[in-house]
Amino acid sequence: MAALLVAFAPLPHSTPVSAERFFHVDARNFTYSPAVLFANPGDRVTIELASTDVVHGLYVDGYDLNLSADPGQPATLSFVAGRGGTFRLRCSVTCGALHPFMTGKLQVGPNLLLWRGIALALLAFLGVFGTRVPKPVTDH
Ligand SMILES: [Cu+2]
Repeated sequence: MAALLVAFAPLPHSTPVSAERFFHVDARNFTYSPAVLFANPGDRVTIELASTDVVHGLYVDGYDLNLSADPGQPATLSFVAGRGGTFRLRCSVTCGALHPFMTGKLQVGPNLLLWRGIALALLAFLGVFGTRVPKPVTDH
């Protein structure tokens, strides 16, 4: 029962007013650090991209925003995270062999997929233990 409440209770709105979020993202050797950025819908998000090897870019899917940083010269981008969901980040500058794999994630708002997954798992669990096992057929 407690688990049900956890799964279906509305998520607490810990930040009802939009907040400022600053992320410093290091781009190096085909990875972003951190690779996952979290924000709430309506937050003003500032991303500072700093490269320490070659020129890297950062493109935010869904928001159609692009940023690129030369080595040693961080570049910043600021926007309002008006759309909730999960958006892919990817390098927008061909930086080397593993360039296509240089990705990250911007998560705006609660992870609905995760919550849906938890709810589904719970329903499956209830389904297994909530239905009675049919009696074996005894007549021949
Ligand atoms: Cu890159």
